[in-house]
Amino acid sequence: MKPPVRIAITGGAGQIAYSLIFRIASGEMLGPDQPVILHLLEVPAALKALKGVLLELEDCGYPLLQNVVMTDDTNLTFIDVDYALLVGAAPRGPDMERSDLLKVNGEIFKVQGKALNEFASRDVKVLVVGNPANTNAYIAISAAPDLNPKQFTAMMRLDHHRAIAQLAAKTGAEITAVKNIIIWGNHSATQYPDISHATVNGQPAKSLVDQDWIVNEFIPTVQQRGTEVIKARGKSSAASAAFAALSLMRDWAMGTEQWVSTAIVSDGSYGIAKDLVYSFPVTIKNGEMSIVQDLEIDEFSRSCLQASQRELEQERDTIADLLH
Ligand code: NAX
Repeated sequence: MKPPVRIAITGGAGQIAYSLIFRIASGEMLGPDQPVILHLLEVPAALKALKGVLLELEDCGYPLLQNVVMTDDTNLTFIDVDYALLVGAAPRGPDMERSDLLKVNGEIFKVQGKALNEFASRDVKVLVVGNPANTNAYIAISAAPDLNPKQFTAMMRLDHHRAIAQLAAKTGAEITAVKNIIIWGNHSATQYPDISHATVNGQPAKSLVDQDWIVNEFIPTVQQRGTEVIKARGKSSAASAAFAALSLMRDWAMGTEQWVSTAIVSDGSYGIAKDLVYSFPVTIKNGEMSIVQDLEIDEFSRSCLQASQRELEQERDTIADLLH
């Protein structure tokens, strides 16, 4: 048996975690031969509910689950962790502006970034799921100067899966026939789902659908899918978000030659301002993500990329005073 790896999950009593924790414990993230120790963080008021999750985990008797640490102490959560999935975040209250939400969550991610910096494994891989995910990741990175910014990513994988599903349905193709979909930018309504380089069964996607469908159906459907789920379910996406988080972490650990979309610190590729946490198409090898380079960007795409960059710059300006 391999030695166990430690995986932190914040917001352990929340709805995404309820889907995520059990799948990780069953081996879906790191494979059927990798034992795991889970570190679950919650706010004090939710520890009782988290205890219920722990009882259910025990009742599953997962062979790979070696231990569970359950706590409301951020520092304790991140001691020696190899992976951290930062899912917990404060929800948007009824009278809250988006800028208020940015600040409330900014404080949380600053504390967590500091704790990761001090206590996590030096090779920790951190996925930020809690919203506003890109800017939360930006804050956590700023608070963790001893870690490499490349050890952080913010989740765009759900948007990536949504885009693949829409294109597959439109063209009547299998999901696996769709390749090279890209989501650029922020995990918000300014994200740009891009099929310019996508193929379906090896054929250019753009030759199979018309521009009107792309602009007036495909893009808004993917951008607004989270809202559509909330309207139907009365709650935000949870199982699909958990699956997306698992998929990204598995690819990060095992590698993938397929293009996947994830938000990472910009190195200036495609003219995107350096240091913003922006979603790019990447491939992953030996735990390192590389932005797919030299893609042609037409005028329409360029304006979409820039609109999402502008929003991220505004978010960065809103939380500027948290960085000191
Ligand atoms: P829930 O409200 O069900 O759960 C969040 C949990 O986090 C709660 O149990 C809460 O007590 C806990 N929490 C709050 N502050 C905490 C802190 N400082 N430390 C530890 N735990 C804390 O939300 P859920 O549906 O699970 O969603 C979690 C987050 O994911 C939200 O911010 C949500 O907006 C975001 N999402 C991000 C997605 C993405 O693609 N990046 C998609 C799904 C989801 O909307």
